[in-house]
Amino acid sequence: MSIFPTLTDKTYVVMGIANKRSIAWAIAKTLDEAGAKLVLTYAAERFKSGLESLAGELKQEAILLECDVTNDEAIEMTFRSIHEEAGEIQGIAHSIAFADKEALRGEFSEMTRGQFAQALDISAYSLTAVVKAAKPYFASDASVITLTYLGGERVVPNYNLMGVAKAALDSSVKYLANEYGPHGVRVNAISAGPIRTLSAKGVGDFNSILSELEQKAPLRRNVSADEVASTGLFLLSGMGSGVTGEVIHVDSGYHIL
Ligand code: NDP
Ligand code: KAL
Repeated sequence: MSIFPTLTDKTYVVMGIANKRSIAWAIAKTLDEAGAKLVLTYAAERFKSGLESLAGELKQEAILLECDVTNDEAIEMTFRSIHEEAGEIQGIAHSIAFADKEALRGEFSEMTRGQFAQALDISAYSLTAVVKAAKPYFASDASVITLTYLGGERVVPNYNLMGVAKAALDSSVKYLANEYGPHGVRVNAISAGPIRTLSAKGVGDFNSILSELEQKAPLRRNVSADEVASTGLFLLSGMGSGVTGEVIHVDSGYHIL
């Protein structure tokens, strides 16, 4: 018997693929490998063609939908369309974050009210907005994951307002898990170690964070997006039944230090 879960005919929504380096893309490929039917969402029209060519690499044909998570109507419409086109929703991978680059360096308190609100809106509130919109369409044992980072638990230089956003996201995971648990829906987060993606590009001292982890983490190496995706598969499939409200660190053990 294979322990690799089979997700044939089950619909999963993956939100947050910018390019082939995105953690969400690794998650999509892993779910596709397991036979899942995929819906991929992108933030705006200009990202559509890039995503179309990536989606062409998948085994199953995916549905592509635009969904800017700052817009409640767009989110509701997206989930209504998903239900119409693909039936009940077995799971969602929320892999979205944003903060103004100017606030991701220098002093934490130099940020503006507007920068704070935008980072919290896109990076934390959006999880609740998405879960709320998907509520009528969830399968009876659906599972939701989001991506978080250690900078929400403790101070990491330059992570600044994004750390506050991740703290809000981590807490939202707990409140959502408690509210949706009675409906059979699980909500968890994966705290990923540093991975070179478009978001990571040109922000903070990313290279020194990578090398610090390599020198000090129990496994003495960095993690890959594929390793994050296999933990994602565990949480999104029946293998993770029984786990909710949890943050699993996929970071070579760095967080224990
Ligand atoms: P990517 O840049 O590949 O992904 C970030 C995604 O956020 C993009 O696809 C972007 O969409 C999307 N996004 C931003 N604003 C919006 C919006 N308004 N509506 C919809 N989507 C939006 O980077 P990662 O894969 O690294 O990031 C994914 C998640 O992983 C984030 O939550 C990040 O905080 C988290 N994470 C990343 C780590 C890392 O080291 N890379 C470590 C720990 C956590 P678009 O391109 O279409 O604008
Ligand atoms: C301590 C670390 C070093 C980097 C500091 C801050 C990183 C913040 C992540 C945040 C999501 C980055 C941005 O929002 C970048 C944005 O201002 C500019 N980029 C874009 O607009 C691109 C084009 C799009 C695709 O990006 C987004 N996000 O929409 C943290 C490191 C070690 C770990 C990381 C990178 C964590 C994380 O949360 O991503």
